[in-house]
Amino acid sequence: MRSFSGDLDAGHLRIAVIAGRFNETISRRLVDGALDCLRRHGAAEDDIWLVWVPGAFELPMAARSIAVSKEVDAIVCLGAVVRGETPHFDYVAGSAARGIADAMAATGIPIAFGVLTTDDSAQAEARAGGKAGNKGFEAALAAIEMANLLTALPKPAADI
Ligand code: INI
Repeated sequence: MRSFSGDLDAGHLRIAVIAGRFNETISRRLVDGALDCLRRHGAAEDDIWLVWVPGAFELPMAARSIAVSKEVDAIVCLGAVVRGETPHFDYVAGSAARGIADAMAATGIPIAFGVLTTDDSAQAEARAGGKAGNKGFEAALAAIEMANLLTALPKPAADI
């Protein structure tokens, strides 16, 4: 059996963190968690990008734009969509999730989904450095692992 996995060494990786400014208090905590994760795993300061967009709805466009540049090895998308605050929760959350997945599939650059989708602010706070951990940190960890996994996996055949 051949086994493949990505390690958690970010020493050589260039990673973009994109955050939605909507629900900014939460987003900033997610950003802090993601940056903490990247630094702890050895990412160089010059290899970390931090990009702000208005809200979660705009994350896919920024992610795709950065991904097609091939200037980074992975992207971390962060944001907070809180059901209680909007009747269009499902549109914003659904568009963010689908758009990020589409951008990842279209570009081949790993894009971690660190967008909280919660019923209320308390649930979001719990997941942004509260008692449920920091999903920004977890998303950054996933981005590191996937970037390194892609390096370990066989390269695409020339005719595909
Ligand atoms: N954006 C969020 O990131 N979270 C939300 O909870 C939210 N709400 O509640 O509406 C939200 N809306 C803004 C949206 O992401 C876009 O920025 C806006 O619609 C402009 O395109």
